[in-house]
Amino acid sequence: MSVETKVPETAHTVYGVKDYKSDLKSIWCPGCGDFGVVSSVYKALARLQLPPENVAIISGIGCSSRLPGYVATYGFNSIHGRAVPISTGVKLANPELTVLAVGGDGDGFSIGGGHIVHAARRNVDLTYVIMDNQVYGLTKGQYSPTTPMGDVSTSTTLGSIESPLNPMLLCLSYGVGFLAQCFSSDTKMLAEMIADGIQYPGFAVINVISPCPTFRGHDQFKTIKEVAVDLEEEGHDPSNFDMAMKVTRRPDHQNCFGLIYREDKPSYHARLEKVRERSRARGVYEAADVLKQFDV
Ligand SMILES: Cc1ncc(C[n+]2csc(CCOP(=O)(O)OP(=O)(O)O)c2C)c(N)n1
Ligand code: SF4
Ligand SMILES: [Mg+2]
Repeated sequence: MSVETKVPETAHTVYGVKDYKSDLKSIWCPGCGDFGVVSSVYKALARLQLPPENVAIISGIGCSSRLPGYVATYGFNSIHGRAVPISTGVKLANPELTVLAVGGDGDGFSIGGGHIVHAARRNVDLTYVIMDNQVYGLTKGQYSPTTPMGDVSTSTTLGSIESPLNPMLLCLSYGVGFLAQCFSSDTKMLAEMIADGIQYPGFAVINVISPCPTFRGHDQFKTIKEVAVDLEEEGHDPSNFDMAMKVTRRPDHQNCFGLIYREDKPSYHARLEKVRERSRARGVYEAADVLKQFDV
């Protein structure tokens, strides 16, 4: 059970799941894991009773990056690999907005891989939901950075010879303060983690194992369910960094679900506000004062 999520104390519920559903008809393949993710986003927003006009969902490019279109909040299906920097800009421009970045394993770990590092060290108040299907779905099934070695794809017809990237280890190493991994079929756990991530004041990453039945087979849902590990039931302590590291190094780390790590630390905005206070204390600067510093 989530410890973080508190449903606002209102006399009655104002927003239901249906209030977050857009009219856009989905073009995801039947059975795509991403349906579980969008459904969890609806549940998380309803759980927190967030007015749709106070939420922005920013994605890159990919099947998974179509998600903002299916949610009746502000949204931007942007540029491949740029969900995180654009979300950062949106949050800085309007800190009152709840900002979610969403996208695929290719978008986040391939072309956009460099951005996670900087969002993590800045600790920008964003919730990043990564839909990891171990493939480039939109472009017809090429291997991705998380495709297991040896797997056949449309661009590795004799099997991939590359070692897959470990998303959890990467995030933890770079200082992500809220890190969870979920299975797209478990919408209860996923909705809780998204809601907790939204309430976490900093950069929260939720890596979702979200199968692509079209390019990686239909049996994955059954296989993953059979081997899934519930970290909370196993006694995992998400406040313990060493334990979290051990989880990410497990051979079955991709099947470990729940909150992996949580550390509360000042967000980018909290630190920025301190700088603003110091600046205000100096008094108002006129443009001429600034120019004087440069002898202009
Ligand atoms: C700059 C750029 N390079 C390449 C592409 C082509 N492209 C579009 S989506 C994509 C990969 C999508 O994979 P992923 O992010 O895992 O999303 P999925 O479709 O699997 O959900 C690629 C290579 C592009 N749109 N823009
Ligand atoms: S190709 Fe795969 S990821 Fe894309 S919509 Fe179809 S099932 Fe989903
Ligand atoms: Mg993908």
